[in-house]
Amino acid sequence: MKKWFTLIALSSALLLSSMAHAACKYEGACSQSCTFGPHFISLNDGDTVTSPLQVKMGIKGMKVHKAGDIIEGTGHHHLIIDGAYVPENEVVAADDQHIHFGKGQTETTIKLKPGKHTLTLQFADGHHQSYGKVMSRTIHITVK
Ligand SMILES: [Cu+2]
Repeated sequence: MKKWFTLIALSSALLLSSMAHAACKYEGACSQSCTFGPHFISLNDGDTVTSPLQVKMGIKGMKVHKAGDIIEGTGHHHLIIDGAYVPENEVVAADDQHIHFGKGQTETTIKLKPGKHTLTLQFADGHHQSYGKVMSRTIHITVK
């Protein structure tokens, strides 16, 4: 009897993971694990790239909207170069390291010096207040 339960539990786990995988394939644009939050399109953790580098930004579970008003379920992208995600409700700084896409842009081109870098996407609300770690994504890249 116990064997059957194990078998059922195992097969439903397999079914769930294959469903998640199918959802991932369906998304197409998602080059990283398919979870809630922002992701880099056509750029993966560990990639070696050349500068200038084109960065395309995607978002799951929320919609892109230009900065200004606070509209539930929306926000805009921020690209943080060699920094970390911004804790929830903190305003994302605006400097050379923190680039805002307040017009709702989803792609940009950046110049990076050769070597190792981290790129962090941080999604934040219309007042640039961070949605926190769950709405961020960090990858490590090497620039030739
Ligand atoms: Cu912003």
